Amino acid sequence: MDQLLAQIEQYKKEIEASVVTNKEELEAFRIKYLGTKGLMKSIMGEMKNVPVDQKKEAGQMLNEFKVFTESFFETLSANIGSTESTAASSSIDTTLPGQPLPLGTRHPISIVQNKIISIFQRLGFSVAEGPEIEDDWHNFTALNLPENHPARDMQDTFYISQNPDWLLRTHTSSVQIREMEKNELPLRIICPGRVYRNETISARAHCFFNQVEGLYIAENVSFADLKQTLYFFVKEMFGQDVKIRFRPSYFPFTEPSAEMDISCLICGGEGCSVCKRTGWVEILGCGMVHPSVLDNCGIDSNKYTGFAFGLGIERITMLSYQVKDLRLFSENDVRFLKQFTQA
Ligand code: 2NL
Repeated sequence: MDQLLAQIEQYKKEIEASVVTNKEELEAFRIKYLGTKGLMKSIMGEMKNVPVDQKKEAGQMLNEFKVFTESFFETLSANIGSTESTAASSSIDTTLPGQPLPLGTRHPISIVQNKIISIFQRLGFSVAEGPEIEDDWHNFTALNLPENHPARDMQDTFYISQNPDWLLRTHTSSVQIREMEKNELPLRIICPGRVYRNETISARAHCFFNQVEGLYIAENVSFADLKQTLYFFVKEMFGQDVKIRFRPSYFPFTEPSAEMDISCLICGGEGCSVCKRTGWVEILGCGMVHPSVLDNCGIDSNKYTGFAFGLGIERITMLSYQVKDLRLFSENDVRFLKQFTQA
């Protein structure tokens, strides 16, 4: 009996010291200890030599040893399973250096948009944003656009079929209306963003494009402030030698209204195909905010005045980089896009 106990203790130590690293070694362990001709079978055979009065105790000891050996085998088996599957998935060598990601370039529209924003930020303007799906009030009615104005026509505006009051904004003026409605004056904002118009797509027109609109509302804002602000913008944007001129124009939301031209960047005013031999190219529309628009937003038009302007980013980008076809901006052709690298 003591001899059997000593034997079991020794086998336990041996089992505990077993090292199994693969399926073959695991199977060898199983055969050696748990197989039909294995140690467990032969040690169980020892029972017949144990005196009758000690059989019960010896049986308990042997059972315990069997449970110990079987659970040890289970543990070894589980460990092999996890290491073997790790080995299978580790065909990926995690110590190898990564594949370098090619560095992209900013979209030309973003480059120009950011430049415009930073120039106006230096003049104290802050950026305001708003929804692309608008209601009739913010896009048209508040802006003094009469009921029968052609811009409201289905031909020019994308309406949302579920609700006749909803549409895709045709300009970012709607953002400025929303800002004016907050009645926190003075107000000095620029509103960049995508706008939509139902145009036939060509080299010069698209059904969506990007705009920056600007608005300054305070006491005693004059047309002189408008001119000087835009003059500063043009010099920063296109260089100190560029000339500007204003031509009278008409917008329902400004009075008086004007369009601003700059001297042609390509020929310097001599006359070329870009400026159609005039020496000038139109870059934006502007004016003094119509008193009715201020009133529509709950701003006292007797106390406050303001100016506003709007420009198309695609147009400025085409002039700056001599891009001849507007469609290139939305085709995502990397051969086009990777030409626009920044310092
Ligand atoms: C153009 C002309 C313009 C405005 C936009 C504006 C906005 C408010 C009130 C008054 Cl909330 N005016 N915006 C004013 C004049 C011209 O854009 O040709 N844009 C591409």
